[in-house]
Amino acid sequence: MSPRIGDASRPARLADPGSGIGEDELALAARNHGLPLEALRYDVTPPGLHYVLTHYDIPYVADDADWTLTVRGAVRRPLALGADDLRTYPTATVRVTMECAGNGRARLDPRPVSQPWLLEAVGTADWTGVPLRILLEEAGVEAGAVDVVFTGADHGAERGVEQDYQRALPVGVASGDEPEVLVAYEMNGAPLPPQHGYPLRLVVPGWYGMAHVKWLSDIHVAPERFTGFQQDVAYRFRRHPDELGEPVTRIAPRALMIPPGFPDFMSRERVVRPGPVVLEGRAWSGRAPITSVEVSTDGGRTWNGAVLRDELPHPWAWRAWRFEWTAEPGRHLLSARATDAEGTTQPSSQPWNRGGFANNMIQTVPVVCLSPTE
Ligand SMILES: Nc1nc2c(c(=O)[nH]1)N[C@H]1C(S)=C(S)[C@@H](COP(=O)(O)O)O[C@H]1N2
Ligand SMILES: [Mo]
Repeated sequence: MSPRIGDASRPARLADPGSGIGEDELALAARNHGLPLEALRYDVTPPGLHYVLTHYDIPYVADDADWTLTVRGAVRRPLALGADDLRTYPTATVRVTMECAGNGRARLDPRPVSQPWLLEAVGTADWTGVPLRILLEEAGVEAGAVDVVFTGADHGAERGVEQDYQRALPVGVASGDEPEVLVAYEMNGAPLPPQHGYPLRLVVPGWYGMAHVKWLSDIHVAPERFTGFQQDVAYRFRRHPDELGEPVTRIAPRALMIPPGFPDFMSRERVVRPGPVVLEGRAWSGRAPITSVEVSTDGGRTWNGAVLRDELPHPWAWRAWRFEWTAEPGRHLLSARATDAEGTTQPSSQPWNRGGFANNMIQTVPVVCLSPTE
């Protein structure tokens, strides 16, 4: 029998009830790191602290002079652009909070076996590049185009399907200017780091991470709907393996807290001293602006409004919030929940689907407050 690289006929695995994280999940967790939550303090995440998720290997690209981005398919004038060519176009810089669709997956029950994020798969960066709409205008998209397919240079296999990483956007989203979809070559004013897509990546403000194709090498305008693995097999809200499910698109609202006080090394439990404690964090939604953040210090029984920092001119980035708490000795459960302008509030129970996508259940932070003498 010839060797095989997996079994495409099998649905993605769910962990046995009650089982711990497996070695396969550990291998992914050791490659793909999260944002240490204390780094929620930065408006713009320093690149080494931004979360990373890569399905296959990080391609080795020594010099962007060797890179070509092609724009082809249902266009009147196909393009082949080098890195220097791209720099001759008008540029835009957009501050974007990006979150992996699988954030929160590790605590689901049953747990979908994949990258086991707790809550840290998020980061915010200033991305600079060429608005995609300008490249599509120059190429001249033909009438009847449906999807724009983006191909990364990374190659691998997933459940028996050998593939380049590919995702599509509907042509209206790809050529829109609100939000401005970017072909980005800079992160926070410097060339993209290798793990974030050097030399080029797509940035789709408001959408979960899977849409932001890294190591972008080809843009293909298609007259029909794209049905590739990452579009129709992965990143679908499915409760049963045999349904197509709705696609995962925009980021659901979420608030996270900067861990207060100091941690216990192994349990990560937070320790504070009695008296005033400022609780702070960030909140975001890829669907509509954040309108309120509420904090509970009693395990979700009562909620009080947090103060949102003034809206900065960055509609696609997270917003800072703060809340003054007076800690009393004992154990406490702290939470924050965000609501956006569509009226969506985070749930207190876990939305479950087979991929563990868009789980925006309210975070709970156990805190022990010491006695005044301790
Ligand atoms: N080419 C390519 N692009 C990719 C991926 C990938 O594996 N290959 N992973 C996607 C996923 S699932 C996420 S969450 C984001 C993560 O981007 P970051 O590593 O820059 O934070 O990249 C997306 N773009
Ligand atoms: Mo992701």
